[in-house]
This record gives sequence, structure tokens and C-alpha cells, in this order.
Amino acid sequence: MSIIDELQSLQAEAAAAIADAADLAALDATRVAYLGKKGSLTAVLRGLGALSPEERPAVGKVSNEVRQALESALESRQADLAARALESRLTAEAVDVTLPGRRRAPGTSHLITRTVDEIVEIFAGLGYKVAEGPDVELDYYNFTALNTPPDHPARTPSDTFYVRDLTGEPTAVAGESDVLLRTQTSPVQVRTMENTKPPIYILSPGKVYRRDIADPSHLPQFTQIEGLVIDEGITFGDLKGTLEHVCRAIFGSDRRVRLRPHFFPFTEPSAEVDVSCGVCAGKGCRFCKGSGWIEILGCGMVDPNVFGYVGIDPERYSGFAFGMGAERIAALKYDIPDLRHFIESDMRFLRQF
Ligand code: 2NM
Repeated sequence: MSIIDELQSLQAEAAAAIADAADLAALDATRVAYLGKKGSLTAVLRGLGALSPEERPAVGKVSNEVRQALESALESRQADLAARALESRLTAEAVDVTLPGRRRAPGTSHLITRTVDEIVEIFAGLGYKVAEGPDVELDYYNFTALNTPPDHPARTPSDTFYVRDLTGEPTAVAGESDVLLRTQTSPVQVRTMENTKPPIYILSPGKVYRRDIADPSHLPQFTQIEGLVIDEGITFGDLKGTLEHVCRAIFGSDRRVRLRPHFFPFTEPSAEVDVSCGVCAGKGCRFCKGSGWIEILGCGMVDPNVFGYVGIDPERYSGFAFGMGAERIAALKYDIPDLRHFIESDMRFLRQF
């Protein structure tokens, strides 16, 4: 076979390989196989030196034509494959802009937050302002100024969380008042009475902490809503009328309210307040344990000793105060059998409300 035949068969073979190359990598391998340093065409061209001077021009011409033909075939196949690769990438990565977007579920307030907001609104309608204070309190504001005796059981470390320093010693301020997590929001009211001249009409919602084991009716951290009114001529009748209005606003206008004598260190007289059972309308059922009544808050007339601590004149002013647990109110209102649901953040529970 003459060298020209050899070149032509190489060209046919290479042209077929180029046409067969399925992708850019295969095409490049083909280019290397024929035109690369160790390629078959290159090998033939190296043999040109051995030809006679008469043969050389014709063979040289053909070999140049073959090389150019292959280079242009490679180039056009390359453009072809590149276009195809782009096409398939565009198809694979195509975004259908006409698809509807995925709607994100909007967040909602926790049921306790909404319960607090609702009660705040009811009292706002009576002219009360919200007052807030620290969760980490002084023993003085949480107990002493609230007329709680030094040996009262609520002051023991088994009922109250005391804050300790890094050595494990209880943190003390000025060597006389321990630091604790407030067990009620009354310290907010003591602070308000200390620095505000009556009349005072405030509501103090907030977290409180008690050393209790969580069970269906107790939580070690819960939300208390306390109220305080100090003005001239405030009577127990004002307290009763206020609570009746508020209970009906919370639970419904068909509810009745009753007060039972009770004891709190900070109020005298004191009472516990029941609302008529919403399940049996007061007849007695399992929900109200047969009594027809459900306990919902504690209250009383502010003890003159408390006035003594905060510098309010008990001869001129009198006042009432009350406190309720937001979790308990919500549990009663929405028929929730276990307060622990409120702190477990199980969406299957929370989404129901
Ligand atoms: C309650 C029940 C009765 C109360 C008393 C005071 C203050 F600061 F005026 F003395 N604040 N809150 C109070 C009274 C709280 O919770 C069951």
C-alpha cells in the first residue's frame, strides 16, 4: 500500500471515529489518537523524511490535506457536541417559572401568649397598665415586702429556686437579701408601689418559678397574671365587681363567680375565687369534681403592712390585688387536661388552638 493510500485510509478511519465520538471527552481522545504527538497521522508524517525528493511534494500535499480535513472535522464535531451538551444541561436545569410557589406556614402565637394578651386587653378596658420587672428577684421584693414571715414554708429552698454563685453559695446582696427566681409577679407590684404615687391600676403578667415537679396541674415555671389597684376609697366590693366582670369576659357572660375566705400573707382579708363550672353550669360533674365550681384565682385587700414597706399611707389609700395562673385559665377555657402540654411544644397539640 502506497503512503498516499495509507494516508487516505487513515483519513477515512479518523473521520468515522470523529463522527462516532459520543461526547467531548471521546472526541478529544480521538484527536490525540490521530493528531497527537504519538498519533497515527503524526507517525505517518514522520516517515516523510525517508521519501525520495520526487515523491515528497505529492505526499506532502496529501498529508496536509488530510491533516486539515481532520482538524476541520474535529472542530465542527466539537462545536456540535458542545452545543448538544449545553442543550441537555439547559433541559436538565430548566426551572418552570409557572409553577406555584411553596407557601410557608405562618407562625402563630402560643396559646398562653394569646391567653395573656386577651386578659391584658380586658383589663386595659378598665384602665389598667401593664407593669413588668425582673424574673431574677431579691428575696426582699418577693417575700419580705410582701409581709411573708421569715419562717414561711414558701421561703425554703425546697419551694423556691435560690440563685447561687460559682462557689455554690447562695448569692446575697448587701449581705441581707438573697437572690431568687420570683415565685409570683407581686414583686413587680411592690416595685411599682415604691416608685409610683397612687392611683395605681396595674396588671403584671410574667413567668414565675416554683420548685414543683411537673404534673397535670403543676409546672415548675408558669405564667402568672397579677393585678393591683391602689386608690382612695377602694373596697372589697370593688374587688368583687372587678373579678366578676373579668371572669365573665374570659369565660362567658353566663358564668357566676363566688369568693371563699382564704389566707395570703400580703392581703387581709383574702379570698379564693371560683367560677361556675362550664360543663355542668354549676350542677356538679366530673370536671368540677361534683362541686359545680372551679377555682381560678386568689385575691384580697392589700395588707397595711405591705403599705408600710413601700411608703403608702394606709389611712388615705386602700387597694386590692389578685393573681391567677394563665396556664390554668387556658386549661379550663379550652378543656386541656394536662398543663404539661403548654411546655412540651408538641405541634400536634399546639396546632389545635
Ligand atoms: C395573689 C393573691 C392575692 C397580690 C398582692 C400583691 C401586692 F403586691 F399588692 F401585695 N400583689 N399580688 C396577690 C394577692 C396575689 O395571687 C394568687
